[in-house]
Amino acid sequence: ASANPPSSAKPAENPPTPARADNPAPAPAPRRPAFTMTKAMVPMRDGVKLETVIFSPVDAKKPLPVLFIRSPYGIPEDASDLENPGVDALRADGYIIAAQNCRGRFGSEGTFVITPPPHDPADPRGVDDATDAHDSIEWFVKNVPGNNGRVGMMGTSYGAWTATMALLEPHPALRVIVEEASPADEFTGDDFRHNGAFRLAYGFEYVARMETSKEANTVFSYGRSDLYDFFLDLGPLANVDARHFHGKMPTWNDFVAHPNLDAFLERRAIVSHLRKATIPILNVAGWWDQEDFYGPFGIYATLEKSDAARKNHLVVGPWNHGGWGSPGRKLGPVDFGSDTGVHYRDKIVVPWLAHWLHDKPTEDQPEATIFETGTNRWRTFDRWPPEAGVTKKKLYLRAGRALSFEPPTETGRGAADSYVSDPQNPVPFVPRPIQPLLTGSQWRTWMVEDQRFVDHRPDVLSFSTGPLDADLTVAGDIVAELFASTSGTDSDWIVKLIDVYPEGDPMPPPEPQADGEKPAEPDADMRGYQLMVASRVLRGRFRDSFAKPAPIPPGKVLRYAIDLQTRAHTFRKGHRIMVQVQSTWFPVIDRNPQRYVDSIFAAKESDYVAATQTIARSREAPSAIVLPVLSP
Ligand code: PG9
Repeated sequence: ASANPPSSAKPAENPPTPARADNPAPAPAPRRPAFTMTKAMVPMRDGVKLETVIFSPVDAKKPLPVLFIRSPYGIPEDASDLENPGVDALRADGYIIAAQNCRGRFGSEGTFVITPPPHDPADPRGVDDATDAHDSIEWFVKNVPGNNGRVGMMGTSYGAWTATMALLEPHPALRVIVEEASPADEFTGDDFRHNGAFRLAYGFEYVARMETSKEANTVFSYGRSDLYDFFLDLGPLANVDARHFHGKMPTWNDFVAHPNLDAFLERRAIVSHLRKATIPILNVAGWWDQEDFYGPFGIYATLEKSDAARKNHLVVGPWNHGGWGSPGRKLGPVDFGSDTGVHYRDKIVVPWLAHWLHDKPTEDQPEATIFETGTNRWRTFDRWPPEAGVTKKKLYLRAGRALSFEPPTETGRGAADSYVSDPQNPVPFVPRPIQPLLTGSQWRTWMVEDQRFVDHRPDVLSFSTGPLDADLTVAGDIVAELFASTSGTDSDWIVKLIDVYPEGDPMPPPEPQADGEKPAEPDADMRGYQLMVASRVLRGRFRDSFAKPAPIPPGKVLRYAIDLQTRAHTFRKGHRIMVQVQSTWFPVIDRNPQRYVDSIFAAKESDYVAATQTIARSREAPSAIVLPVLSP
């Protein structure tokens, strides 16, 4: 189980450290339960009752605040489920922990809808996750013995979303929110779509997991050893219903009914409803979050527009989805030099909660606490993205697959590189065979995968600088400006910004071991490693508008601005900067047929056609990455 309290209470649908049957974790030494457990069916204003467990510390010496977690993934079954470093970190201060199943999940009454929109404000009897949080808090302060009248909401991902929703109708006892990777807008970023491009493997597997049974987190049985084969054999998206879902999955039906940004999807985005941080909120993000990276930045930026009272804060660490609950020293083979998850728990979140819920004096929480990767150090900023000391610099794609801060001098259409993108042979997003996402291990670290596995594929263009002669730090928002054409009438443009490690010295041989001694785990061989530090897809049909897609005129060079989101990373001296461009990323992103059809959910097999893609690098069409370079 993960180490932070919401995660411990079964929050994110994919625990960071799965127990593997072939490698079982050693059984923990039994210890006296630290909490007593009470179950309750907590009544909401419409009469629906929500299944809730309340854990009270056995050794409480004074009234304590309640930490409240709401999720659709199930609640802990007994107090031993709370035995983890995250809860341990909170024990000295003392909290009552309450965990609740959302409407329609497990023992909770009502109907489950994945991240439903807030109720119509004109309906005084309407209910939603904000009213459910409110009504539960009202019940806790009146009914939970030994509470001090203060409540904090905290959670990861879905649990972070429910915590953020509580801002829409905050109960006066709600004093603080910690949202760790809440989704903010499922069309633009987060789990289900990125810039309108559909996140096929995750969308499919998550819907099957959540909408097959009320009582379970269902594991979809692919019947194939490689998701690449499963989804390629599936063919057009319409076959999802024809073969598997049969129109019975409400969220899949919504995907199909809403291919473009519309009022329905806008209402689903929590950022359309948030106005002001009336309650202190800590927004927590991981640089390599494979699910909800967009969310915490979107929520932070939205609340920041009216945050004169400085209640809205940002924390970003070198984590995957849920990684703040792990030790956080490593992600895949990448070593950050210290236990960043422990730092987050001990130095950031525990003092923050103690301040708002226990009145403990603490140092002022900085506006933004950011782990700069590359140099591997925590830094603080008085705004994010930072402005002071930042210069936007263009790194141009150049002839000979080079990248340079000098703009191209060549003119004409010949100053370009081409590749053929074939939807029948898409570029995989991780090395095959691809495991199921939520029960396998690849998904958790795919964003730090060594990109050499696709470098030199004929349908992936790699451009690179030489070894840097000094450190180069980027801090803030990165945009790729591609000038590109296609022989098709629609195309995906995927851009990856990569830190290429130097070749360096060969790895030292392992130290000789004394008899019977376990050899130390060797450091990963990072020579030549291609670490993705930013990456994104833009579906070409949405280049001018997410609401009104349009075909691409074949052969016409157009400018595409691809938002690579935000970053704090130092490319170290001796490393190289690389940019890879490709048009498929499968099956994390569904295949663009490359022949324009009104809705890709209705595309036919014959619409999926190969296309020649051309990336210009001329004076008139200077493709580049715009980097926010921070002066040392
Ligand atoms: N990423 C998951 C999720 C949250 C909200 C909506 C859909 C999926 C999660 O980890 O909870």
